[in-house]
Amino acid sequence: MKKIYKLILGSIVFVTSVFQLHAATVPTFYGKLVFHRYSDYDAWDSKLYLYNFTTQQTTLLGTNWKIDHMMNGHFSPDGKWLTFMGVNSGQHYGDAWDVYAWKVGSSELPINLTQGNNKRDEDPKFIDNQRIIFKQNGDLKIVKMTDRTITYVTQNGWDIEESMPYPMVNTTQILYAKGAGNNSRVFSIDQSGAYDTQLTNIASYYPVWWQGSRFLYVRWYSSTNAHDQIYAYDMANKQNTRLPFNSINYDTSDPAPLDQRYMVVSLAGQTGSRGGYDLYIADSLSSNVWPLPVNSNLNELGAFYTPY
Ligand SMILES: [Ca+2]
Ligand SMILES: [Ca+2]
Ligand SMILES: [Ca+2]
Repeated sequence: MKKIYKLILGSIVFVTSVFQLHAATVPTFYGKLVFHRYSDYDAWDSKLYLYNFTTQQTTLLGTNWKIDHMMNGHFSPDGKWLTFMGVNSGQHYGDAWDVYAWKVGSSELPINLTQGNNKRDEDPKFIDNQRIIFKQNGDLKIVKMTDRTITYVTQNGWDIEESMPYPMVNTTQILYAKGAGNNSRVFSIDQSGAYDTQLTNIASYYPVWWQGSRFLYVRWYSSTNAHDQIYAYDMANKQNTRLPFNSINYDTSDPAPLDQRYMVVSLAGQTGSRGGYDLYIADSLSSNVWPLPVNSNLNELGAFYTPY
C-alpha cells in the first residue's frame, strides 16, 4: 500500500515538474519586432528599432533619415512596409508630428504622408497593405499610401478627442480610444464614421485587435489603482478577461500579439527591471513572462510584430 502510494506520488511530482518545465520554456518566434526607446515622451529623443527574433539582433533605424522622435511603429499585413510617427529633424513641437511609411529593409527614405500640413498627425496603423488609419488634430482619418488622399472617419476636431485607432481585421470596424486621461474609453466605429459604440467603462486605451472578435486593451486596475493592466475583450459575447501575467503593483502596457496565445508587453517596475519600461514576451494562459534581449535603462515601448 505504502509502495503504491509512493509510486503514485512520485509520478504526480514527475508529471508536475515536466509540465512546469515545459510551461516555463521561452516560446520560439521568427520574424521581426519594431519598438521604440526614449528617455521621456517630452524629451524628443525617441528612436525606432527592429529586433530580429531569428538572429536575436537589434538594429537602430533611420540614422540618415533626418527624422526625430520616431515612435509607434506598425507593419503592413504583408510585412513589407512600416508606418510610424515622427517629426522632421529639429521640429520639436506638436503640430510638426507627421506620419511616415518606410519600405522595410530598403535604403530608400521613408515617405512623409502628411508633409508640411502643420497638423498634429499621430498613431498610424495599417488597415491593409495600402491604407493607414491615423489621428489628425484629434480626429481619425485614413490615408492611402499610393496617392496620399485622405478620408474622414470622425470630424469633430478636438471637441471630442479620438486616439489610438486599430482596425479589426476582416471587418470595416476600427477600435479606438475616445477622451483623454481618466476619461478615456475604448470604442469601435465603422470606417464610414457610423456605428460609434462604447465598449469599456473605466479608464482604458490602446486597443489592439488580437483574433476573431477579440481584442487586447490597456486599462486601470481600478479607479483607485491606476497601474496599467492588459485585458482581452470579446465583442461576440461581451466577455472581459484580465490576463494572468498582470500585476497590481506595476504597469503592464502596450500589448503586441505574437500569435493567438503569446504577446510582447512593456513592464515597468517589475523584479529584475533594467529601468523604465522593458519588453517581455507574455503568456495569455499563465503568469509567465520572459525578457527580450533588447532592454536598457531607458523606456522600451510600442512594440509590434510581423512574422515576415
Ligand atoms: Ca503634421
Ligand atoms: Ca475628434
Ligand atoms: Ca528599459
